[in-house]
Amino acid sequence: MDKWIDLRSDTVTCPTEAMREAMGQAEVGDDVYGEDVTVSRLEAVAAEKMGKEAGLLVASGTMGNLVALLTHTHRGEEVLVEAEAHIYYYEVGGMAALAGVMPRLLRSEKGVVTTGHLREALRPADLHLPRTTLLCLENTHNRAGGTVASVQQMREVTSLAREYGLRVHLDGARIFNAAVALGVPASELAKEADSVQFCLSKGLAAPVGSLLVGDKEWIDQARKWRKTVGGGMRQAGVIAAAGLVALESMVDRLAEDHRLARVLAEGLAGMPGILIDMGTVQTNIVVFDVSGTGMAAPAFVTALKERGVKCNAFSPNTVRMVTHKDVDEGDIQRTLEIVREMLRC
Ligand code: TLP
Repeated sequence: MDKWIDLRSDTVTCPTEAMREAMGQAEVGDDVYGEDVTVSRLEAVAAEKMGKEAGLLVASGTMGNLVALLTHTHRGEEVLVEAEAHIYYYEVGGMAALAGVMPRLLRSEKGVVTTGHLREALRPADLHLPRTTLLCLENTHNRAGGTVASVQQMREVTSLAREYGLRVHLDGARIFNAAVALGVPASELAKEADSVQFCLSKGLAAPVGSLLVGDKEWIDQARKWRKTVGGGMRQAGVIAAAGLVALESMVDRLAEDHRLARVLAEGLAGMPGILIDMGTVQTNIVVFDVSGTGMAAPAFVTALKERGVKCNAFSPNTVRMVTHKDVDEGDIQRTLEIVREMLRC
């Protein structure tokens, strides 16, 4: 294939020239000794953008979420988490295997956990029950189709959690997509959470890295847990330099990814056999049901791959496509043509 159209994820984005340049020139040191000034700068910028006291660079979103669980909880405690949240669904069971916590699953409205959903899961203290200590939220919500929880929704659910003495961790892997979609600073969405994890390596196109932010004391503890899981990095300024470029110059352009996702979704929605809930198309993720085409999702994905388009089966009948900086309007129109030809409509 001369040129793939890769819609599997925004994680496939390659670093920009500006990132490569910054990486080449990064001032570095041994970060385990706290001597990498570029890492320290990135951690400070990240904390400031999220309105928190301190930040911690970690290797991935998965590591950030795991370190957050390890820092917030003790073994045997219960964590409330939406049923399809990434931290529960896609993180290899790290929650159970390494943090030793017990997930209790919450329902949601298109990925948004409301106070009603939270109330359904809250139980009065009882000798038989585990202690419930943490609520995990996800914004945007990946498996729901990149859906956004508003500032008000975040505020309501977190304040109910606090009434019950819970701490709140936000998996904000794509928090900037949510912020851009809502037209609010990311700090507004991060405000109510005790800790936030966000990714540099998705729509922001940095090659690697996520940040954990929270108050200083909590981040000091998280830094120890990061070391425990082998995440203490040395001259990580090379990575951090790209992250700084990502935060400075790649946030506003996410609006273009959202526009293209809409173009893609509208085009797909008009094709027979394809079902999309347009209400879920709020950012850069498009999830659609293909069962009406007579093909199961894996077969649909394979057939598209043979025609030059990569995407992922998301469930037996659903497919996910994600827009990002390395696809343009032409790629999206071409994708629609290819799907149309494939379905002969
Ligand atoms: N999501 C990836 C896959 O793991 C599914 C993707 O392609 O969307 N939180 C959320 C909400 C995520 O979507 C992801 C990655 C992570 C955490 C984990 O980040 P990484 O991949 O850096 O460990």
